[in-house]
Order: sequence, then C-alpha cells, then structure tokens
Amino acid sequence: MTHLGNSALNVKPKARPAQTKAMNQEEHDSHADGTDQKGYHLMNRHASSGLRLLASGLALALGSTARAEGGTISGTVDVQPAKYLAETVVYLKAVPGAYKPGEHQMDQKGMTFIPHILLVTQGDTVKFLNHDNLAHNVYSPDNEGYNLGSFKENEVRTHTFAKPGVYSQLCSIHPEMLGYVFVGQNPYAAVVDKKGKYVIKNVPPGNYQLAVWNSKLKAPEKAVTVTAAKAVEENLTVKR
Ligand SMILES: [Cu+2]
Repeated sequence: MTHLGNSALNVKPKARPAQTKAMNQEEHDSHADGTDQKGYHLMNRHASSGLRLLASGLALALGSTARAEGGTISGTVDVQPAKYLAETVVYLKAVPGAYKPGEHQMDQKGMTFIPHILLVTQGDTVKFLNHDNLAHNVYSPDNEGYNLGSFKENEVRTHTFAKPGVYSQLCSIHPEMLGYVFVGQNPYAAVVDKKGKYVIKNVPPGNYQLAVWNSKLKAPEKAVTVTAAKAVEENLTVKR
C-alpha cells in the first residue's frame, strides 16, 4: 500500500480511543449525577458533550495535520540557453498512490493557449475553452493523439488523459498557437517561474527520481529523499 494510505489508516485508531474515553467519562458522570437536580444534570451533560466535541475536534485536527505532513522539494533550474526557460517542468517520476481524477481548464484567448503549460495527472479531464471571437481547432499529434475538432467562442470540448506523457497542444487553424499538457503519473510537478524557480509541495515521504522535462533540452535525473515536514533543495541544469 501507499504511504498516504498507511498514514490515513494510522490516524483512525488514534482518534477513536480519545472519543471512547470521553464518552465513557460522560456515562460515568451521568450515573454519579443521577440523584442531583435536573438543571444541574442538564448543565453537566452539556458541558460533557461539549468536551467530547472538543476532544473529537482535536483528534480530527491532529489527524489532518499528520496526513498533510509531506515534504517540500524546491530549487532553481538553470536553463541553457535561457530562451527555453518557459517550457520547463520539474517532476517526480513514480510516486505510489491512488489519485482521484481531477478536472482542469485550458483557455484559448488572444490566439494563445492559457496556461502555456497545463499540469495534470493521468486520469484527469481537461476542458478546452474558447474565448476568442473565432473558431479554434484543438488537437495533439503526440502519443495516442487527439483531435477535438473546430469549435466557436464560448464552446467547450473535453479530453481525458489516460496515460502519462507530454502533449504539444496545437490548433490546426492557427499554426502559431502552441501550448503543452503535461500529464504526470502523479500530481507532484511544477512549472518553473520566470527566474527558473520551482516548488513541489506536500510530497509523501520517500525516495524518488526527480526529473526535468523541457521542450528542447535535457537534464539528468536526480535521486531525492523526501522527509515528512522537511524541505529539500535541488538545483538542476538543463542543456542541449
Ligand atoms: Cu486557433
């Protein structure tokens, strides 16, 4: 099983004893208070159930903190030549886990795909929008490929990406249009910013291969160890 799965399972037994204890305590109190006046009894019951709520709330809060306690990988990518900087993604190659299918959007506005690189995870669906006053034709020749046909302003086409890979996103009507859909095996990926910086957050602890995708250039992979709640810095160089 996965790290995420294990920690989620570990959380529950911890939460239960706290709740059971609070409930037993309440039971005990109400027996002891049996002979007391009604008003006092009610007040005590309220205070007791308030405490129980507080206890289970605390257990929940602790549980969700433990589950989110991933590590962070960040650094700078030196892209040579720098003109290809914008088309750089840093990602983790294989991270075990079951990822819920998500939905994303790629817009077409001003004859441009926005964002320039869309990061998704295998199984995710992308809605292709059109906010130009003309028709676009969305297709990709990469991997198994897709062609969503021509569609007008305010129309939407969708595509589900079943397999990891990088798909150059083209429009057959406007050859100058170019974007990318980066489909990862997992969601742990980041597009570099204008300074070449990247941050991958909330990574489950483990040993991974850190890789870089660039539309024109290459970089060797790096082994990286991620520890819970810790940050690790990895700087990379991408060249011809
Ligand atoms: Cu177009």
